[in-house]
Amino acid sequence: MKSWQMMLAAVGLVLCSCGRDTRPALHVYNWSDYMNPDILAQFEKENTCRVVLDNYDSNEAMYAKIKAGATGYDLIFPSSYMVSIMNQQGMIQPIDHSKIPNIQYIDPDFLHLTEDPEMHHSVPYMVSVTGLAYNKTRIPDAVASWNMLNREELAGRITLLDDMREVIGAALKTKGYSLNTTNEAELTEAVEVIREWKKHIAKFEADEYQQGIASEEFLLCQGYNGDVMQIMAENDNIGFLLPKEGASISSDDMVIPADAREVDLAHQFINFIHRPDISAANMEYVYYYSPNTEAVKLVGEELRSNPTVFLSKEDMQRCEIIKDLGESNRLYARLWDGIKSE
Ligand code: N2P
Repeated sequence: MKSWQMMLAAVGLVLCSCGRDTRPALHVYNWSDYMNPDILAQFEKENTCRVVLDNYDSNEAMYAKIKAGATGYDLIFPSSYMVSIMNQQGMIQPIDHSKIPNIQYIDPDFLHLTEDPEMHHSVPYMVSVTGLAYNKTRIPDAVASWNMLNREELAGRITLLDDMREVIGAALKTKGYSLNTTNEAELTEAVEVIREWKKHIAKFEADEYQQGIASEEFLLCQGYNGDVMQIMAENDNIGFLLPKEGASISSDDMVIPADAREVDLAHQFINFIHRPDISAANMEYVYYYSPNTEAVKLVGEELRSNPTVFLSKEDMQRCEIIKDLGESNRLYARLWDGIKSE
């Protein structure tokens, strides 16, 4: 064999080992459109491993899948209220801070948004807020209000997220209540609001609304700021509104399931995600805010001055964090089932 042939054969042996990829695999279960694929490739290269990514579109869908027995994930990204639920049910394991030196960059001012401010079993990933995506030319008189969801002329061209806390939360805000209320009278009023909205919507949808608003199939969609910003970056005709009545804000956090196989690699991944250059590259791609004090200094001026990603103080004050409601979680689930099945 010539030397170049020998080299090729050696590389082939390492990579394939009789057709099998023997690199360790990190199984990541994250929200759709929530991670820059380039950084995944970089992690694979730097750590000689594979990252296998699976997606979900709501906390409840993810939770139901894991509860139903889905195993094999090494890292999941629930919102903070869901971290709390999963922790109480023994579904996740403690985080070993000694393996994550980059944890030092997590902005302490943001930790109060989470239900695990000491990062005992979760590390913040990104922050999202929920508002309305709209078509600027088709709705020239748009206003930043959830009441837009009642507009007759938009009937059939509206979507709401397929997410109980987001939809019930928006209806509660419309009525001036906390989106964490457990008061049954307030919740009954919220259900009435949703019944009205339901007359105008095409569907409850949390995955394809980005495509739908870009193609003008939908004109008004309840959606997450970064998801909408990803469309706005390519389409001037789409806008994002943060309703004046108030909106939800979520800290989506990284957790390691109790039965994870690649626990060390999962810690390495969390550390990698919070390396300032990686965190900045991730933000630039997904248009969500990562509470990493060094990364926010590295992002480009265009992103830093984007008010949909870097919210103003006033906008922040209009947002309320979704909390774990303990026993009352069941009440929300019951109301949601009723709304969906009517
Ligand atoms: C990503 C949506 C993540 C935000 N597509 C959920 N809080």
